[in-house]
Parts: sequence; C-alpha cells; structure tokens
Amino acid sequence: MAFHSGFVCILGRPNAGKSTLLNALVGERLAIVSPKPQTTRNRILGIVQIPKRKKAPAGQIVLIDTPGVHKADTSLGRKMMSEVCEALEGCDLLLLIVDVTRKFAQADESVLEMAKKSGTPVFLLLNKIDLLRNQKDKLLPIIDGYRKLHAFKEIIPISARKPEGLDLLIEKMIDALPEGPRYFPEDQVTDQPMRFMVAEVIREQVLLETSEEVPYATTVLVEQFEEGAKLTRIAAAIYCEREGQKRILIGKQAQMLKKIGTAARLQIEKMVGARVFLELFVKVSPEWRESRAFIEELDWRRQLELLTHTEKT
Ligand SMILES: Nc1nc2c(ncn2[C@@H]2O[C@H](COP(=O)(O)OP(=O)(O)OP(=O)(O)O)[C@@H](O)[C@H]2O)c(=O)[nH]1
Ligand SMILES: [Mg+2]
Repeated sequence: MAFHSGFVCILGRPNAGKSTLLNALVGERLAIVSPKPQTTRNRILGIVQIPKRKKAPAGQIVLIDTPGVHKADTSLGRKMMSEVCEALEGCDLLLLIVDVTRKFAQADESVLEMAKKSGTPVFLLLNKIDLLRNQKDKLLPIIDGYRKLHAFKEIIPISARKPEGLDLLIEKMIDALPEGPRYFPEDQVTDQPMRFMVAEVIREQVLLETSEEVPYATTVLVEQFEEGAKLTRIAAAIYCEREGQKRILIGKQAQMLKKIGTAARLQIEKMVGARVFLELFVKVSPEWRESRAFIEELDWRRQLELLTHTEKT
C-alpha cells in the first residue's frame, strides 16, 4: 500500500500550544514549553512515524514547530519571524492552532493572512478544549465563526496537553499528505543537535523561574560539552542584558542559579542518558537582542553551515 509523507508546519500566535502539540505528536520533549508567550525562538523539527493501519496507509509526518507570530520589535524578534517564514516555505500542510478560550482578535487576523498567503491547505486546530470542561456546546458557534473566515480543509478541536483529538488529527494529516518518500530514517525524531537541546532546557528553567523582562532578555549558549565514560561535562553561559537581571538570575547566595541548574541537570540527564556535571555562568551582554552577529551565533543551523563551509575552504 502507498506511503504518505510530507512537511507540516505548525503556525499560531504565541502561547497557543504549538510546542506542546509537537511534543505530544512525536511523543518526546523536543521543544520547551512555558506559560509565557514567545517561548520558542527557532523552528523545531519533529518526526512522526505512522505504522500501517487497517485501511489507512503508513507514513511519515515531518512536523515543524515555529515561534509564535507577533509584531517583532528587536533583531531577535525579526529573526523569529524569519524562522516562521522559512518553515512555511515548501510545506505540504499547515496546522493553524488557536487557543479556543481566547476571542478571535487582530493578532489572529495576521496569522490567518499568513496562512492564506501561503496557498497551502490549512487545518484549523481549536486547542485547549480541556479548559472548556462542560461547556463544550460553546464549540459549535466557534467552529461556525471560523468557517466563515477561510475554507479550512479540516477544523479539529483538540487538547494538546491532555491529550485529546490527536488520533483523529494524525489520521486526517496522513490522508491529506501526498504519496511520498520516507524523508528521515525510521528511528530519527528530530534534527536538533544535543548541545542546542541542552541550552533550551536551561532556558526553559529560566522561563519558569523568572518573570517580567528577565525571560525575554535571556538566552543560553553551551560552551563546553564533553561526553565521558561515566559523566558528561557541560558548561553553559546564561546571557542577560543588564546587571540587575544578572543579580536576579544568580539570586541570594546563588540560590536561583542553583535551582535552575538542578532542575535543568535532571532533565539533561534523561536526555543524554548519563550522569551530568552542569556548570552555569551568568554573563551580561547589553542589547544582545539587537546584535545580529550574536543572534546568528545562537542559530545552530547557521553555525553548522559555517562549520561545513570552513571545512570545505
Ligand atoms: N489547558 C491546556 N493548556 C495547554 C494546552 N496546550 C498548551 N497548553 C499550555 O499553554 C502554554 C503555552 O504552551 P506552548 O506549547 O509553549 O505554546 P506555544 O504556542 O509553543 O508558544 P510560543 O512558543 O511562545 O509561541 C503552556 O503553559 C502549556 O502547558 C492544552 O491543550 N490545554
Ligand atoms: Mg513554542
């Protein structure tokens, strides 16, 4: 029987649940998740293998999680939006995900415009239906409202967190994707380097533990990653923009940094499957969010490109 495959881009406003959906569909924590908007800063690939079922074909769904669509006001923000545009290019299907508990607003309009402009078939996912609890009768008028806005190929209510409705979503995606090759080996779930995933796990703890401007002004770079027989040694720098933010990130008697480090280390140990020695530093780099050179340094795809280029020359 035929094999269906293709690239599926997850698009939506910040906080809609895109990364939660990616993780739920792949069955692994590939993308960090937090209650704060603008958690994801680059596109994240997740591969879902679909075995052959009774009447349905087998397949491979290559999902691409993207940063939340927002009005960018820094170099970092513009880079995030260019990541969204790159993900949209050449994909076979779009999953436009909205938080069903929030009213359709101006910001949703621009996401919808991007989806329409792409010319790609769109599934509308009404996420967080678990929050509606016994008010699920509210769904029908919401669906009707959205139907008027665009000829969505499917409208599917889901809960990415619970999860709910995801089997139906997978079935519909496989049906909608064309016959195609297996793009990635059967045992591969992502293309992200471990170093980058480690940096993200540390950033996730910063997002969870700090508030106001600190999470947005923070980024993480892994500076050392050495796998030993018994122990993996990792050193990472947490960058912020001001001395005051540095003080918050370190905390009284370095308690905050210890808390972030311990929680991150436990996660990283699961990921690398070994004991980890994690060393964290906090560095101040004023206005790094406006530095294009630094933002390129944070982009692992760009770094890999540069590396192969240097090797060739
Ligand atoms: N109740 C409920 N919460 C959800 C659901 N899906 C996601 N969330 C929560 O919504 C918040 C945002 O989730 P993310 O997956 O980080 O959202 P995102 O769209 O990737 O956000 P950005 O990366 O900032 O664009 C987190 O607190 C999630 O736990 C859901 O189905 N139900
Ligand atoms: Mg995200």
